[in-house]
Amino acid sequence: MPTEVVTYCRICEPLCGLIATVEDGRLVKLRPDKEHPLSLGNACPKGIAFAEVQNDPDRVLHPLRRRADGEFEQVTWEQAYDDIGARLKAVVDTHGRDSLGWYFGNPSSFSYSHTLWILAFAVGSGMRHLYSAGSQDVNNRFVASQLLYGSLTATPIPDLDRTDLLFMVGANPLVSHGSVMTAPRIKDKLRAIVDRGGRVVVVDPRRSETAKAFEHLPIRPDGDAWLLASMLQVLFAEGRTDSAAIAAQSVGVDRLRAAVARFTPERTQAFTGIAPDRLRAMARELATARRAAIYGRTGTCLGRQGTLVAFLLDALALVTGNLDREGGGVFGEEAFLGLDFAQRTGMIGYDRRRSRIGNFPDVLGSFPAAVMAKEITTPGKGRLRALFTSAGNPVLSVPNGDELEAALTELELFVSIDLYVNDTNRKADYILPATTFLERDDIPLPFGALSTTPFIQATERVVEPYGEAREEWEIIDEIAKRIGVVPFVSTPKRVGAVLSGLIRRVPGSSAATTPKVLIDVALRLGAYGDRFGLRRDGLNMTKLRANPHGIVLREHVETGVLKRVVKHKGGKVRLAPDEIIDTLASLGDRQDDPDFPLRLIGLRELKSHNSWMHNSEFLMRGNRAHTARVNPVDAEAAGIEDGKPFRIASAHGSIELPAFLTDEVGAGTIAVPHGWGHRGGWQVANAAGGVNVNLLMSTAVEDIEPLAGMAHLNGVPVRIEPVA
Ligand SMILES: Nc1nc2c(c(=O)[nH]1)N[C@H]1C(S)=C(S)[C@@H](COP(=O)(O)OP(=O)(O)OC[C@H]3O[C@@H](n4cnc5c(=O)[nH]c(N)nc54)[C@H](O)[C@@H]3O)O[C@H]1N2
Ligand SMILES: Nc1nc2c(c(=O)[nH]1)N[C@H]1C(S)=C(S)[C@@H](COP(=O)(O)OP(=O)(O)OC[C@H]3O[C@@H](n4cnc5c(=O)[nH]c(N)nc54)[C@H](O)[C@@H]3O)O[C@H]1N2
Ligand code: SF4
Ligand SMILES: [Mo]
Repeated sequence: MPTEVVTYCRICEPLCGLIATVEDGRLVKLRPDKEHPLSLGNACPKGIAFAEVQNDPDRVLHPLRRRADGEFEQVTWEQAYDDIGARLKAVVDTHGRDSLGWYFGNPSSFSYSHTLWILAFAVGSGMRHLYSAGSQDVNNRFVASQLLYGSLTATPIPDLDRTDLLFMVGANPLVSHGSVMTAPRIKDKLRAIVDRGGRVVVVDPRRSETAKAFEHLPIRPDGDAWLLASMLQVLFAEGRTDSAAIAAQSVGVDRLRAAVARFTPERTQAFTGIAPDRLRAMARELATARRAAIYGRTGTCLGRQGTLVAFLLDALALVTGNLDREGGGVFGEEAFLGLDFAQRTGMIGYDRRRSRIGNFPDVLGSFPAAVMAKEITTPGKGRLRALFTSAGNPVLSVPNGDELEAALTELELFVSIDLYVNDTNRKADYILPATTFLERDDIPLPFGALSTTPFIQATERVVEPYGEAREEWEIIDEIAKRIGVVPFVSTPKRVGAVLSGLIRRVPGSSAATTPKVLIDVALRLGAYGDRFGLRRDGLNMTKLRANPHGIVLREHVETGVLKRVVKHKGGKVRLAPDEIIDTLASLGDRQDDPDFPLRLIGLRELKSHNSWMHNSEFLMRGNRAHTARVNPVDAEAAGIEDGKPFRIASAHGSIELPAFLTDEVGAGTIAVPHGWGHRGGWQVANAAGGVNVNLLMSTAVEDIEPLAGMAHLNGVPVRIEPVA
């Protein structure tokens, strides 16, 4: 008899409610959950197609070891653990723990247990080589928050349900479904802004799906720092700032005003491509809107000035009186005694140490993934020699995949925890089979505070793990123990003491620390927790299990909370930290390289998910192919024809792709999706063709954004030429 199980999707950030049909321990299908209070019966094609990932014949379901001839063979878990443990121990004995490393990819953030155990292993082992997808995604946002608020994780989200003007920079939520913002049914929420008389303005070099549906303000790639500095200049010069808000919330405004004074719209036009009149009008509209929310996402993160741009977005919100206000940028509250706790106890932070290559500051303990290859190949103390990857495919996601792929072969040990033989781990010594999100219990760890409607949902396993798949935390726990590290016990003294103290307070818990025990404590002691019975209507796991579709915690995000959010001494937002003022001062004149006159940007597609859902027949229907969007004017000038392959070359590499001529991209801009060009163990994805666009990207130290270590993936100078 088939049964139906309530759960939620963990592919992307809205975390849409799903109903799984299960029969004989196998997933039969997934459908949207009509009873989910926020997604209300909505799910996208990827969520539904996850059934194909779950049941994919290409999934890795047993531990695999690479033989001398390069082929993988199946081994038992014990064989794998014993050999990995022995080889790891040898590396540690010879080179020290400094030689260990971990790269965790995007899907890891959707598993609380995976996240917690990586962190615990890294802290417990004193691991220096920690890398993640964050340096290709969002670390600039964290660093901007650190500078502004003294807290890496204090992230304002747009109060979508109450705003009159959403100023959206470098995001395409009609396709991405929203990011660093958890808002199911985002399309409806954006339409509702317009329906109640408000506006949605989309700043993007491409007339994206979202820009088409709302108002488009085209910008030249990587022009955002100049746009935002100019908007601030206009507001200051015209006396349109909210002086009461500035005085109440911040320090440093005079210094910021002086630093942006030279960025008049006339001077920044060469960078932004935006006419001065249009820019001034936009600035005034922001200042006069009753309630405006300012939001930026990957389009603002992956250029050359990611940290500055994220900073200026919030500065603009603050000086227009739209920070921590209804309908503006608002700060959600973490349901767990989690990240905030880890920051306060010093487990994670910013610039507590520097990378060996490039001297980059750590962000939440991690270094830029763009230097990982050179950390492997550069001799000397602290060289990276044993690497784990989990839920990541860096060969396709970080700059210069060829360099990384070659470097990986120099490792003494390379172990990957994944669902597939992907484009990175195909050369690993071991691939260890992970459970899918349907095969583990979960609760969203970093997304609660980003929810535009405060909400929480927990889920149990939907099916037992297929084959011999195991949860990442169990694998990490076992491997850590082989080198004498016990996650959450081998932590620095203070943290360890606090944690073990907490755990002992859990009724019925003993010595064994499991994710379930930890998260229950963190929830019960968190903002909405039951405080172990002290707060009668507070949250605990029993209550969450009794409400499988989730619980809406508040109608709106609370405002007037800046005092709680800001950790700087004095409790004020800092508008003029040296790092930002220096960066503003360093912005020079626009210099185009005549050899590479065009700019390349990224593109996300509704039926792709980074690099890992191209193996679904359902999503790949209709002979989907990898193409590059080119403006007809540029195509004509270069002699490139629609549908025909052409070459895109940067200073770092070149690729060939079929041209898709469209005026969706402005003249001078090329748009190419990442995550294609597969050579892993996936039959459908490999057959789909395409290329790794990140072969055009640079890992040179001078091309990595200095404050947050962000890879330069948008606005990359390129030229285009026909192929013979
Ligand atoms: N369908 C689908 N959904 C996804 C993903 C996916 O791969 N597929 N990935 C998920 C992940 S990991 C993330 S991080 C989120 C990302 O979520 P978003 O950031 O909303 O997604 P993108 O579609 O990359 O939107 C970035 C936009 O920035 C524009 N852009 C590029 N360069 C610039 C620039 O210099 N300035 C400005 N202003 N804009 C620029 C691009 O044209 C694009 O429209 O999406 C998530 N959701
Ligand atoms: N040019 C360019 N490059 C980009 C971007 C861009 O916009 N432009 N975007 C960047 C961004 S925002 C991101 S987030 C990165 C993503 O980059 P990565 O995180 O490095 O890679 P993904 O493509 O997300 O691949 C995820 C891997 O995890 C596996 N996986 C899926 N679910 C699970 C699970 O539950 N457990 C385990 N263990 N494995 C699982 C998949 O099989 C796949 O191999 O790409 C970045 N790269
Ligand atoms: S938008 Fe799609 S992929 Fe993202 S959580 Fe919802 S169903 Fe899953
Ligand atoms: Mo991402």
